[in-house]
Amino acid sequence: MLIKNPRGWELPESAATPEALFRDRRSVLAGLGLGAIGAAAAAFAPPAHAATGPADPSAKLYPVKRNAKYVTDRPLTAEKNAASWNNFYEYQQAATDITDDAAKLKIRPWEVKITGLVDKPLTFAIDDLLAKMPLEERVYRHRCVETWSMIVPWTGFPLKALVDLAKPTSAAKYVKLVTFLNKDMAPGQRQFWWPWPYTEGLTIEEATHELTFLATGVYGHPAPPQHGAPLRLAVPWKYGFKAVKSIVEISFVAERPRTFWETYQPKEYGFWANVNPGVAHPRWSQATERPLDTSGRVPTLMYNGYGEFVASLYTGNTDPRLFM
Ligand SMILES: Nc1nc2c(c(=O)[nH]1)N[C@H]1C(S)=C(S)[C@@H](COP(=O)(O)O)O[C@H]1N2
Ligand SMILES: [Mo]
Repeated sequence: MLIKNPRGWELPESAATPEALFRDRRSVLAGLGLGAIGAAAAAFAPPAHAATGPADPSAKLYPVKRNAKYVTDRPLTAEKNAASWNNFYEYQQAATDITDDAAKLKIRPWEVKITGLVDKPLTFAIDDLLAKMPLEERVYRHRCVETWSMIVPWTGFPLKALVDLAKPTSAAKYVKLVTFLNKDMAPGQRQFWWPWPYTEGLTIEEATHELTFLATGVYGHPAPPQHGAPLRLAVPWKYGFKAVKSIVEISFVAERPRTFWETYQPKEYGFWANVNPGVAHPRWSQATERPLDTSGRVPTLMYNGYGEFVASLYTGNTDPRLFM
């Protein structure tokens, strides 16, 4: 997400394009002949951010069998690249390496509440929830609205399994998913102009769609904090900002929830956020994307390549904001 500077005096204009700065810095190094040294040093460094470590009590559940139904046409993103280019505004207000910042996220104890229009509200300790859910691995594409993309293997379970357990009433039309709120654990939440806590939403039809996945692990082990441990959404046909991280509440509601990005900047970010290469963001084209492993670009696909699964969800939907 590009920083939309909320106050003219907060940040210099140059801070608005961290990715551009980062890439410039690399080309400066390359120009000085230092790029190769940097690359060699990186190659010999120990893997920077592997598993969350033995402290995570869910580690024993891994690895989990991969579901062969979901395939992609490009190779997996290298784990170290996926784990060092993350969007998590609770830690840094731009995609960057947030490994050290996100280490502040305390993932146990962790409770997930099921609230709203359900027969009976429920609260789960995350490990009890994982024990109940049908875990599998799925390789999914991820396309950030800012045009970077990755392909990673998530471990988790279909959100539908949790909806079935929650038994929403017929009045429930939407599902609201909410990130934790804790300024000590997430310094970014002290920045009062953002509408914390980070909130996302889906229609009931989207929430119970087979592709809609709650991820708890990545690359065959528990997800490190920067990916949104211990529970984050994966909806691969939508822009990445729908993939709400570190979820503490899942609420069944009658009205469409106001999401974090839509509240902050409704002219640029909407509720549906379905990927469409033909519909430009107000400030940039969505026609192509940059896979994290490369500096080149590839075409972006309609519904991020998942049209055969999800196009029918939107038949007859004439909302002009379907792709923003
Ligand atoms: N709570 C929370 N969830 C979030 C975000 C965030 O800032 N806070 N960023 C979103 C965006 S813009 C993207 S692209 C993905 C990035 O997921 P990744 O860092 O695991 O690649 O997380 C999404 N989920
Ligand atoms: Mo994003």
